[in-house]
Amino acid sequence: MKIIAATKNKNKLREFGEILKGFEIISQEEAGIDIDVEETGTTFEENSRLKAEAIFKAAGIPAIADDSGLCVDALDGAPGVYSARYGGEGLDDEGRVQLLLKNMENVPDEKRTARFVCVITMVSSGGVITAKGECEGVINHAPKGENGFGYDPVFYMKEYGKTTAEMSPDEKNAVSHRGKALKIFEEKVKGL
Ligand code: ITT
Repeated sequence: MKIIAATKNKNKLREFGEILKGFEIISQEEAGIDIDVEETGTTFEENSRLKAEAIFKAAGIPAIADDSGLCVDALDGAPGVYSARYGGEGLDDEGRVQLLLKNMENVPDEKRTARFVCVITMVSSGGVITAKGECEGVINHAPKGENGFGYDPVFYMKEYGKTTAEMSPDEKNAVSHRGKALKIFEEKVKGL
């Protein structure tokens, strides 16, 4: 099954390919679709659907979108749906991690709990399929690890004794919010 990935995030695209082995995933670039979808929703579900619908309309083949983010308990769920835009346009992944650490500098260890959330939506002529995955961890005091992207260097998983940036791609995909959501998505597609 050929699906267009409704994302401009190259790391998500790579993880889609690593996890969804039974599908032919093509990028927006490969499909010649150069549109930016405005994420006007206030939930992962809304934004995920907005992206998938817009790309399906433009491409005419099934489109799969991922809206995801990091929800930190001590920050009342921030950065949440605004994870990619935390601190404004001028920051890169590293700048956003530093801002997060600064905003949490007075938060004690036992209150540094957080989760990654991912909502996958596929829109096709057959309708809409959604799947959600979550992954629990704590926010470390300093970045560690070179793999992954975004907030991975500070997202520490006690069970594994490492941050998601210290995990290999296979290790991360087996436990991550995206890995879980895409597995549920696959099961739903198989069940059709
Ligand atoms: P698209 O909308 O084009 O898919 P985006 O990066 O803007 O790309 P989102 O709006 O869903 O996507 O924002 C997701 C952000 O959440 C992402 O940029 C990271 O900062 C963070 N994030 C999501 N999944 C992550 C992961 O697996 N590891 C680390 N950070 C992650």
